[in-house]
Amino acid sequence: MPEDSGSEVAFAGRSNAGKSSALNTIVDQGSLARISKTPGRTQHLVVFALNEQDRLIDLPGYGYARVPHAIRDAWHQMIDTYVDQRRSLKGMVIVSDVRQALTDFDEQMLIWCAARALPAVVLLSKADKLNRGPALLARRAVDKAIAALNVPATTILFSSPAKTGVDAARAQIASWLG
Ligand SMILES: Nc1nc2c(ncn2[C@@H]2O[C@H](COP(=O)(O)OP(=O)(O)OP(=O)(O)O)[C@@H](O)[C@H]2O)c(=O)[nH]1
Ligand SMILES: [Mg+2]
Repeated sequence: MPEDSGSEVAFAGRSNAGKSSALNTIVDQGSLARISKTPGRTQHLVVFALNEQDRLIDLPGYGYARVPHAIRDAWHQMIDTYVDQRRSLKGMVIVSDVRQALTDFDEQMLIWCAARALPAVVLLSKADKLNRGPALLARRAVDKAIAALNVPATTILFSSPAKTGVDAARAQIASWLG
């Protein structure tokens, strides 16, 4: 990892949720972070320097079932340590498929973030896969789940191909990076 100075925003979420796609769309670079139809493609923590001070971090997708347990445990440990100890980490983007409920690990991540007062936003990805009404209902359900955890995260409906929520996500990240 680069020296722990400046500002970072990290992208976390279940494998195949759309983290790398969201990162590319937000920075407007088609192939910056590798996208794959094979879940578990991003197996390392990948650093994208925006300038001398600011970085975006693509975290390995969690919960990919076809990876051996020992490797999965090592990923979880790495993410846990990173979130807990990285001082330049200013905000967390949790990417979650809008058609699915938050995973246990999404909820764990929200709780870790709240515990260290790290602001978090949930990008509800692949919003292009739902019509407007169902997408808004899905968002409301996630807002409720977040409220039930008693953590301060917000949600954004997001789609990489349709560019939904891109401005909102950029504004949030820019404010965290300062
Ligand atoms: N329709 C649609 N497909 C998407 C969207 N975002 C990602 N995808 C697709 O979902 C698949 C996974 O996307 P990635 O961005 O590689 O997902 P990831 O979370 O980085 O996956 P890992 O690196 O394996 O953890 C790819 O086939 C993408 O094209 C979206 O907003 N809409
Ligand atoms: Mg990825």
